[in-house]
This record gives sequence, C-alpha cells and structure tokens, in this order.
Amino acid sequence: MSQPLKIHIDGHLHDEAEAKISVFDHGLLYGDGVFEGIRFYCGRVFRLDEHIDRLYDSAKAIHLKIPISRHEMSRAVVDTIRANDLRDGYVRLVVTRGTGTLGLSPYRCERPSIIVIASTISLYPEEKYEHGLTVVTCSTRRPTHASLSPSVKSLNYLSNVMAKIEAIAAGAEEGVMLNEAGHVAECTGDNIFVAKDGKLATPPVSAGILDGITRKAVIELARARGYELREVELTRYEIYTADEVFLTGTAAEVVPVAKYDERVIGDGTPGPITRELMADFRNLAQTTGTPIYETEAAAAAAS
Ligand code: PXG
Repeated sequence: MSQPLKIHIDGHLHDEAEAKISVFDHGLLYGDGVFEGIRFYCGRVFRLDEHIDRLYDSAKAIHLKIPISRHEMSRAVVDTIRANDLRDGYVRLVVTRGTGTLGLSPYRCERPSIIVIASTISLYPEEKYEHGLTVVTCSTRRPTHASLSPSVKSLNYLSNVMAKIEAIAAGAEEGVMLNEAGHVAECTGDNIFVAKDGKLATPPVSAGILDGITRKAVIELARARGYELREVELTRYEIYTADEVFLTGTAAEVVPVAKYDERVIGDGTPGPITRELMADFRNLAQTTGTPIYETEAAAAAAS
C-alpha cells in the first residue's frame, strides 16, 4: 500500500486522515474560495509562477486577501511535494474564505484557509491520447462576465459539473460549453483548439473562458513552429469542419478529439499538428519548471 499523503493546511503538514477543515468554512458552505491545479514533472513544477499569479488574481477578484506572500505560497507548494517525496504528479492548491458562521457574509470569516494537496492525477487513459476523445456540446452555458468572471478559478464549479454530467450521459468524455452568445467557450476543464488548412484557432479570453496556462504554453509552442494561430470567436460549425481538434489543460495536457457531436473530426485519428504539439508540450513540461529538490536546483543553476 502507498504511504498516506501529507497535506498542508495553514502552514502545517497533517496525515491525510487527520487533514480536516471546519464544516463552517465558507469554501464548503458557499463555494467561496479559489483554487489552482498545478502539475510537476521530473522534479520540476510546471509554470509555478503563472499558477500563483492566477491564484492571487482570482482571489483579488473575489475580494479575498490571501494572508501569505506569493513567495511563501510557492514555497508551500514545493515543500508539500517534497514532504511526500514525489517527482511527478499534481498539486491542488485551495484558498477558502475560511471558517465563519452560517450566513453569506464573508466578513464573519476569521482568516482564509490555505490547503495544498500533492498527489497524482490521470484524467484520461493513454488510449485516448492515441485515438482521441468523444466530445459533445452541452446545454449548460458558461457563466457570463456579468455574474462571475470566467477568469476566476473559483470553488464554484457547479455549471462545469452539470455540463460534465451531460457529456457523460451522452457517452462522451468531455463537453463543450457555449457562452451566452452561442459561441464556443471551452470544455468543462479544458480549453479548445481547432486546426484547418494548416492554421490554428482558439476562442479568445473575451469569449468567457478560463485563461488556461496550458493554452498559453501551446499558443507559444505553435507560434514557435511557425503556425498562424488566431484567438477568434468560434462556432460549432468551425469545430465540425476542422481538420483537427484538441483540448488543453493542466490535468489533460494536450489531448486529441476524434468525434464531436457525432461528426468525425478529420479522418478520425489525431492529426499531424496535434501530434507535434502533444510532443512539444510533453518536452516543454519535462524540461522546464521550478526545481523541487536540490539536485535539480543545482542542475538548473549550472545550465
Ligand atoms: N477551462 C476550465 C474551465 C478549467 O477548469 C482549464 C480550462 C485549463 O486551464 P489550465 O490552466 O489548467 O491549462 C481549466 C483547468 C479536472 C480539472 O479534474 C480540470 C482543471 C483544473 C483542475 C482539475 O478535470 N481545469
């Protein structure tokens, strides 16, 4: 049996069976909080600073002041991975409004709670990376900027969960969520890209998406290969008629789509651009990032 995980809560490590927060925490009572999902590969944390910046931006947007510095937060992530002696895995970083009373007011909460879980994640079986996912359009829309900005990675993921239920009920692995205008926004936990005639496109942040860190890395990789990549409004039509479609996300990485709303994408197998970007992303993820252990730190300093 594997060792029980050590979980960081507010500066202290606890065995997973003892890692508990209050039932009066507003993260639980109201989904009042923010989170990040972060990957580490080969002893390095991938794009840690970007994840920490997004966490603090999400917190600021919901008027939550994180009681420690960004540097201390980064240390908490690295230290938790070390405490669990992991080199490849996934970190869930959660900041809740903290323990309060019954009643919505966040001003009754004493202090935000900070939770760091370092574990592993495997979203889709390897076979899906070879053959592609089945994806459908969901009727649940992405919430608008007028309610809560989709850029906030908040603890309230209910519309995404509802869309995921629809996708699974339809026999698919993922679901596309449209925005209020009916344009393609993103999937329940991934951003979406299409390729047509050798050119790439993905919805802009203004379409009401999470500004994905994997999305940004893939845009950089595609442009470095010389591909034209536009951030433009997309409709379902552009996905139906694309040569290639793929999704990006911290958990999913880069994953091909084989079928969308019963239409076969391209020839039904992952296309050449998708394959290139999958390989480029894997290479980037495995060779860059914040070192977790001293040996990696020394190697990074020497190179
Ligand atoms: N859109 C949404 C709505 C997300 O939640 C992404 C895009 C991709 O963003 P990054 O920065 O990760 O490239 C996400 C992130 C899961 C899971 O269990 C999914 C995410 C985060 C944590 C867990 O499917 N998605």
